[in-house]
Order: sequence, then structure tokens, then C-alpha cells
Amino acid sequence: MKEIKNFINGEFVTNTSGKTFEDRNPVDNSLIGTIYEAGKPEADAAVAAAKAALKGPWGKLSVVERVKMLDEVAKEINRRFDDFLQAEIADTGKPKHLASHVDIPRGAANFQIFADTIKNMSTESFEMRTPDGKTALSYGVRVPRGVIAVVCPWNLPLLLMTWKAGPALACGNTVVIKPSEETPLTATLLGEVMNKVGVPKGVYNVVHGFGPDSAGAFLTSHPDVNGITFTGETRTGTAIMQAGAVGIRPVSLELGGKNAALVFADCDFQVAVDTVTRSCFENAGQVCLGTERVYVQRPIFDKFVAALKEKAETMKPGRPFDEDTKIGPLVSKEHQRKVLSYYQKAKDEGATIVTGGGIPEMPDELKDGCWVQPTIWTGLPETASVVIEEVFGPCCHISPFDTEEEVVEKVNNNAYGLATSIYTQDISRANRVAKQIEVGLCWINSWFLRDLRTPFGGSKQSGIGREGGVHSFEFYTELRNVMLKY
Ligand code: NAD
Ligand code: 6OD
Repeated sequence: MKEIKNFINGEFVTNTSGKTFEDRNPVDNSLIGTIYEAGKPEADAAVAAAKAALKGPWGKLSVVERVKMLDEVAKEINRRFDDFLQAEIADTGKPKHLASHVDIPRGAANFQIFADTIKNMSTESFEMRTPDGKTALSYGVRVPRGVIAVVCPWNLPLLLMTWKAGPALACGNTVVIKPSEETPLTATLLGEVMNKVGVPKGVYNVVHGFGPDSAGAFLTSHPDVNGITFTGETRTGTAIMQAGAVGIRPVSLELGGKNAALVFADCDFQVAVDTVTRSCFENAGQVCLGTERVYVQRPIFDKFVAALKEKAETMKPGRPFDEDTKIGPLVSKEHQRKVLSYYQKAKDEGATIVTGGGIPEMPDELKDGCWVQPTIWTGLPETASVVIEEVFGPCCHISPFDTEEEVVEKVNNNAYGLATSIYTQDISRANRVAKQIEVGLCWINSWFLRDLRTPFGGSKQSGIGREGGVHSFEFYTELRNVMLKY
């Protein structure tokens, strides 16, 4: 059984309170290890270490030296690929093909790409005449913000943590990570990588625990934290924003979604069915960008529902390392209860259950895992709970529509605004509709296709700010103007 410790100032440490909690494997509910919960003393020590490191060797590195070090971090993640893979799979139960093609490679790429990008960053400069006939030259300098708190969810633990730690470190900040209480392993393992490649002590720290009255709250309310970057639920984002307001600390919030797919009758049918299958069921629906509302134009509605049903029924649940496993469990018993409560609500509100709706039959040794069936509903009004609220499970409601105007209005009639995907072969329609949907991210004939130089983030209650490419550097640096008179 593992002991999962906090990583503070380059060392793995327990805590002063003696408080621990369990890390369990959602595949069969077996115990992975014991996590040492960080209390206020540990959060204080991590922030103090991160603050001190800004003035140590880390703060004195040139951009080129820093970039080289982060390149080494990426290489070391790849050298220890199997360790990261095992750790991520133990915490999440996700199928090996997913973790090995998405989570771990992106964990490494998030260091590599932001290190590459910062080498080519420039700032503006202006020259002007002064009233006394001299010249003033102004130029921008980007300086690190300081200590960044990175608060993470459990659905793509390494990917989403490094998506923020990568650019934060590339910009010369130091970080204190608060991984989700459900998925502590990969953030902890990254501490070993940091030590191995010689990242100075205190630059990368990890504190484990929960939100309120635990590591999350102690960290985000700490006055020496200079910026907070958060991915998680919209409700938690509100608490984080309130914490950031004290001391006027900037926040970057990547929050929940209730994403729609718009399938027009002129789409490439197979592309639409295959891609919507992924967007609804990949990672057991636990992707913030995932589709939970599908709107299909009436002439192809019945055919589409039948095709998606057939696909959903091929999603075989099973052990992460079995080659024929197509879908893993949900992350925890608590989340399983939440998703099943929505399955019940859909039934109570009169949904037609096209497929799924409960817990799949599993072999005895997996019966205690957090399994739910991929589920499709039809027949609900736009006011139904599962049409409005984020479920964050492998499920979707499919509604028919007739006109472009009608579907745009329905899609926009939601408090969230994270992502959408549009399926049509009419490029004019695709671009016209893309402009009208109130989201931060819009895919056409694709989904979750990522170019890390592009802006990523949500509109409305799905978040504030954009990260990715230069947008990450805007959040993780302070732009200072220098004016020289000569
Ligand atoms: P969550 O909000 O419950 O928890 C996220 C993190 O915040 C955890 O580490 C948790 O311990 C911490 N936390 C909770 N309360 C806190 C508080 N008061 N102060 C400080 N920290 C606190 O989210 P989750 O259940 O881990 O993740 C699922 C949610 O994340 C879904 O809503 C999903 O849509 C969203 N998400 C969004 C994106 C995006 O890019 N927009 C990406 C992934 C997940
Ligand atoms: O790909 C990314 O950079 C990113 N932030 C993905 C988020 C997925 C949400 O679950």
C-alpha cells in the first residue's frame, strides 16, 4: 500500500495533524494508499517555499536555461511513461488506450510546447518625441506573477495540472499544486521528476487535501499567493473567485459545461456518429468538453438515434488494461451516486431511455467499482434536469430540430458556454452557426482536437479568461512598461 505525501521544498513530507484519507481504485474500490492531508501548516510551508524559490537560483535562470530545464521535465515524463500511466490508471480507472494516447503524452507536451512558445515571445515598443525635444522609448517587459496556486480536478489529472503548471513555470513563476483528493498520484510523481532533472527546491510543490477548511482553501486564501488558476465545477469557481478577491489576486477559471452537438441533415453521417460517440462517452463522459445535449435535424433524427444507440452498446466496460475495454468506471462512489441520481431524474421526468440508464452487469471482482451504463435519452423538454444541468457522465439527450435559428436558440438557452461541435458539410452554414453559439470553443466536424497555441476557455458560467499559447503567458506574467527618456 502506498503512502502519498505532500511535496514541499523538494521533499516528500507527511503533516503535523496526523490526518490521512484513502485513495481508492474506482475499478474495484480497492485501496491504493493513504494520503497525508495538508493542513494550514503544510499550505503555509509550501507557499513559503515557493516564494523563497522566486529569489533563489530559479529566479536567476535565463529564459533559455529555464526552457532547457522544462524540456528535461518533458523528457523525464516520457522516460517514466509507464510509471505515470500506472499511476493515472490506478486513480481514475480509465482505459489504457486513453491514458496512453491522451493523458500522459499531453502531460509531457504541456511542458515542451509552452517552453518552445516562450522562447519566441515578444513585447511591444513605442517611441515618441517629448515636449522638450528629446525622445522617449517605451517597451514592455513580461515578469513572472510570483507564486501561482494551481487547483485541479480529477477527470484528466496530469493533463489538466500540467496545462497550467507548464506555462506557469515557463514564465518563471513557482507553483503550489492542489490535485483533486480523488487523484493525487501523478502530481506527486511529478515531484520525483522535478528533483531528478534538477528543478530547484520550492519551484514545484504539491499539497493534498480537500476544498473548504482543507488544503484548497488554505492555499487559495494565502496572502502570498499571487495568482490562482482553477479547473473544476462552477460552484467551486465562485468560492475560488471570492478567495482571490481578497488581496486582489487574478484568477483564471475553467469551469463546467453543458455542451451541445448540432447535427445537420447534410453532415457526413459516419463522421457525425463516430465523433458524437467519442464526445458523449470518452473517459466515461467525464470531459468538461463532452457532449450532453445532441440536436439532430429532423430528416436524419431516427437514423442518428439508432446509430448512436448501436455505438453506445458496443462500449464494453472493463479493466483498464484489457484490450477490449472501451469504457472505464466513474471516478468515485460519490460521483457514481450523483450520475445515477440524474439517470433516475431523467426517468422521473418522462424520458424515453434509448439505451442504458443504470449499472452494467459486471464480474464479481469488479462489482464494487463505480460503473454506470452509457445512456441515451430522447423525448424530454428543454426544461428537464438532464437537458439543463451538467451530469459529467456517459450520457446525452437527443432532440430533433427543424431550422438553424431554432437550434441556435436552444443551444444558447443555457447558463454554461464552454464548447460546441457542429456537423455539416456546408461550410457557409458551419461558419455562420459557429459565430452565433455562445461558447469559448467550437469544433466543426470534429471534437477535442487541440492545438496548444489556440485560446482555450469558456463563456458565461463556464469560466473567465483564456489559456493556451500567448494567452497563457498573459495570465502567468505581469506586463510592465519601461519608459526611457534620452
Ligand atoms: P470540483 O470543483 O469539485 O473540484 C476541483 C478542485 O477544487 C479539487 O481539487 C477540490 O478539492 C478543490 N476545491 C473544492 N472546493 C474548494 C474550495 N472551496 N477552495 C479551494 N479548492 C476547492 O471539480 P471536480 O469534481 O474535481 O471536477 C469536475 C468539474 O470540473 C466538472 O464540473 C467539469 O466540467 C469541470 N472541468 C472543467 C474543465 C474546463 O476546462 N472548463 C476541465 C475539466 C473539468
Ligand atoms: O486540452 C486541454 O488543454 C484542456 N484544458 C482540456 C480540458 C478538458 C476537460 O475536461
